[in-house]
Amino acid sequence: MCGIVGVIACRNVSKILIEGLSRLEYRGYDSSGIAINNEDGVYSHRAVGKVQALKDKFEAYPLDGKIGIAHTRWATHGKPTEANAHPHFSGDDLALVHNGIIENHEPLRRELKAKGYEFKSETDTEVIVHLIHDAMKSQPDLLKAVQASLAKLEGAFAIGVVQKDDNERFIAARKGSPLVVGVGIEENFVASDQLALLHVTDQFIFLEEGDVVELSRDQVTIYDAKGEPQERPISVFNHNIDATDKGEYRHYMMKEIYEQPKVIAACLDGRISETKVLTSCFGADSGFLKEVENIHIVACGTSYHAGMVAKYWIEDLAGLPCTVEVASEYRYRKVAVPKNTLFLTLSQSGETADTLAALRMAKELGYLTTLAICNVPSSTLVRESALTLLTNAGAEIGVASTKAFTTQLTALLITSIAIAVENGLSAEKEKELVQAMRSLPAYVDLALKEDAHIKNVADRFANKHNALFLGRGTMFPIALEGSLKLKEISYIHAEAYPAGELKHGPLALVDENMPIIALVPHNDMLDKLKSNLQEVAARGGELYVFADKDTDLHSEENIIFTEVPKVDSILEPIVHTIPLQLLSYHVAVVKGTDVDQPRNLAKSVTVE
Ligand code: HGA
Repeated sequence: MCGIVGVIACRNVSKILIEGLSRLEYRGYDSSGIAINNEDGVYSHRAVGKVQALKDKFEAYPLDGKIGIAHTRWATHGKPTEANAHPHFSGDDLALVHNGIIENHEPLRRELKAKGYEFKSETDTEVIVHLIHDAMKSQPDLLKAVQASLAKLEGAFAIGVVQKDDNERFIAARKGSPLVVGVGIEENFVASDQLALLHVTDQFIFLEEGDVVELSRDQVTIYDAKGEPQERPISVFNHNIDATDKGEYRHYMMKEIYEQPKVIAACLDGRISETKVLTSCFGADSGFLKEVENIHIVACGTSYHAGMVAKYWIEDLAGLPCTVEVASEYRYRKVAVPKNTLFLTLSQSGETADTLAALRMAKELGYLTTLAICNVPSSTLVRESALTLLTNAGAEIGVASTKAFTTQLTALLITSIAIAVENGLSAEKEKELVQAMRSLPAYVDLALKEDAHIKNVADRFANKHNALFLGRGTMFPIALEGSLKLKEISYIHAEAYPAGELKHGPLALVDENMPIIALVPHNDMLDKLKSNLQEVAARGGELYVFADKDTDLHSEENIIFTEVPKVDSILEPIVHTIPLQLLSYHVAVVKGTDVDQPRNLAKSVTVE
């Protein structure tokens, strides 16, 4: 959340900054701003709304200069107004952009006010820039003043700061929020995500917690949290996955939905043979598979739903106890860790603040090992976990997660089978499951063929104000995920229940205005779920049923049937996800909401 870009170059940097912000807009889009440092001083434009509003200002009033910082905001402290948009200034001397939250901003604000500083915004960020300004009174060097000031901050930050009259460098730093350095030829950059800089470089340095960087045109000097200079390796970005282009699609979300057969295949590639899961996919340390006796899965949002599915798989296939918990709860309680427990995190970005904090806590608790299932190889979560299984989904830009979820499920299925093999799963059963997995991309492709039908269903659905999703077994987390998707992008209030819970409360809500979305598995739960549907139909509820045609369900009065391909029951949660993504997408399009950038949300939740 919130995106930062900073550039020092021998050319005008404003276009580089604006292109960087457009590429980072998925992280926040309620306001944006730029500060350009040139020989005359530090000049800035800020605008409420999307980056386009800032571009319009730039076109009307261009700013030129060879050093600049820029920001796209997802507000945490203070409304999305122009006054609260970054960069924030201390006088006309310093300008600063910030991603994160300063938890002790109130006492710092009081201290700074007592010293005569005047605050122009409601943000927590503004204390940082005045703090640095104040430090410069005793320590005029910007780098040293930044280092001294950061030591006083509690919370999370990635910052970029420029100083009037210093046309040779700018300073950046990170602790708790992501920041990467981009290395160019006679120009250097920082950004919250490498995607923001792919138009100017493919060489990156990943900063560590507490790092402070001084960037000049021909040098990047990194200091660690103790102030010691450090050499950090440069990695080269693989350009095959520059996904900042929507291609033929109207929205990133639709592009990403349609990429699923391809990226699920990429997730399976090299991880399964004809008959087996290849445990080498966990790296040289796959020995944990033999020792593990318990699994704790910790994640947030959509990733949490993927973890919930894995609990069914692990307990069913491996017979090992598995718990799943949201990271924001896990990190603030005392956790009992049984012997030989695997700590497994899930995050698309690998920068999710709560999940990272949970991982750091878990590392102190005596787990057997830590495994991250993540989409971004260079992320903090990957770097800080002992083991990684990458989902290989490619960059996901749409705020509502789609391909990241189904590839997480694919990676979790690989992991569940690998653990099960060490816990009595027969070679024959492993082969059966692996062969089912090999057909998964083709079945996902088949599920996408219902797109036109689902579009029609969405037309009927779009005037609803509420929706109730029902599932049983692995379909329950899929019902949760379906309801989350609908809420996120269409703003329809949606709930999900295990179908057996209907009579314990939610049935009271059912009438002709409450659509029920039923995910029907083709397994021994089928008849039970059919009975639950009868209970709904008897009360006049309108049923939207997603099932394969051998379930003997079909459209009739008050039942709208959508066919889902018939697959091995282990694959059902993945294949049933597809029509729900399409339903949410089409409902949002009919309602005219902003599909890729829904209100109040942003991707990569880097704040608590
Ligand atoms: N706290 C700052 C920055 C917000 C942020 O990083 N969001 O992800 C603000 O509210 O402006």
